[in-house]
Amino acid sequence: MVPTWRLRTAFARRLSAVYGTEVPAYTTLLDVTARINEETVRRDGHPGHLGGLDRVTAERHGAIRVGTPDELRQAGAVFAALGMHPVGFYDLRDGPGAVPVVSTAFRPLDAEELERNPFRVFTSLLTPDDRRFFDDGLARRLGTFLGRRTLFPPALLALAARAEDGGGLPDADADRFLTLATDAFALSAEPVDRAWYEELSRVSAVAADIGGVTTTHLNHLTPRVLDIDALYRRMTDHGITMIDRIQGPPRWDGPDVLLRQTSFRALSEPRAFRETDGRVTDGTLRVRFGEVEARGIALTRTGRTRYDALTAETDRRTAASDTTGSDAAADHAATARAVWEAGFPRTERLLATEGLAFFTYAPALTRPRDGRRPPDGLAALLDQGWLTARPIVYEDFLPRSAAGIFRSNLTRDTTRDTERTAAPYDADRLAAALDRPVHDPFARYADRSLTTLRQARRALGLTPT
Ligand code: OOG
Ligand code: NI
Repeated sequence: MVPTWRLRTAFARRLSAVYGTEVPAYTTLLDVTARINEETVRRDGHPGHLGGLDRVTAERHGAIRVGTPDELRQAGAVFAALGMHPVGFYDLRDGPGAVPVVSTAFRPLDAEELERNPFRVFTSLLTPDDRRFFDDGLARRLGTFLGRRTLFPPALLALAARAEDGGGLPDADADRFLTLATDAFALSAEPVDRAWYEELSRVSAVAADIGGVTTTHLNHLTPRVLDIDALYRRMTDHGITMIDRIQGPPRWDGPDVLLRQTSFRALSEPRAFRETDGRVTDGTLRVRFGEVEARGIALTRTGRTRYDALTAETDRRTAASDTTGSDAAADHAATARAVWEAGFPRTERLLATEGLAFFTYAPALTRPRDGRRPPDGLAALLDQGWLTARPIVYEDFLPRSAAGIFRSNLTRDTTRDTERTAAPYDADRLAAALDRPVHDPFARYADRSLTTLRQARRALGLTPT
């Protein structure tokens, strides 16, 4: 019997192998990432408090894009077999880098499962009923095209259902399941209908990538790096052109929070095209890319509001400056750092006591037994050495960075008529499509933190909260 978490680990490994053959720059990225991680551990010591090195080395997130609620539900069934559940709702249809999708991330929920293998897949659903992007006629034709394709073969879905019910699969079935699941996300050799792909591209490159082909594919696979600034420089030295900056919080002297990401465009990939006269020709498409990320501490809602305010303040200040090119990137980094130094706590302890970030708590084992009674407040418990706090790693995504990742890799802007009405999408509508609950990321972190705090307080003889 292969249990769920082993299926997940094997799936992540197989996808990584396939993606490496499809996108050679990904292999370079993995090599550089592994080297940087080793160097960082040698320099700074073990990153234990934000996940062990084994976890970090194996850690990946992928991104896929699907066209219909049915396809999303089926993707959800495949991921459920791997112990990955929908968490969070991301609406990427607004703002300067708007794309016609809404998204969730499939990932393990529990701490032990995350520690075993935290594989996650950012999954986006096309929104053809959003009239700002698609008119009636195009939406109807998209519906017809998508309704005819099958992304996940019935045999795969049958095995997925058995794996979900049974918490795993017998060896032979596991192998078959993993083969079918990996194949479902591999690039297809099927010719792309050029006219149809072009028509969709005029609306949105993302719409063409989703609705212009008969299969889905992994869009990127992202390793986790411990020093993303070093990685950025090293990849540039390898001759790979990175996007102009690292998205998310700046590099600074305080704690690493949330998520910092950067990416590079993959080279064009050879694809077969079907022309209007039926001939099949060779061509190229350039839609996939490489991405890497560094993960920090999960923020509470209050912490997140602070983060969003600091980001907005950085934007305001950089918009006022008139530098361009690499000067602009350096300027942005310096401005962001200054904004953070003025507005964000500089220590983990302050993040904990101000309720800005999530930690797990445990009674300190080292405290001398001096007959004193523990104080009641969190700050005093931490200061006087009664409790230790360990950061909870941020396991999710940032909508603004996601939009940046989408945008930085598009050659054409999406056409959007903001006079028309948006289609109403929210987490509930996504949950209905999935036929599964969409979990609230904040509630997951809060639960875990509070459970450990209650236990720790009980162990110290205090009232649980
Ligand atoms: C997903 C983009 C979002 C991230 O890391 O924020 C994403 C996509 O390109 O399909 O993967
Ligand atoms: Ni990504």
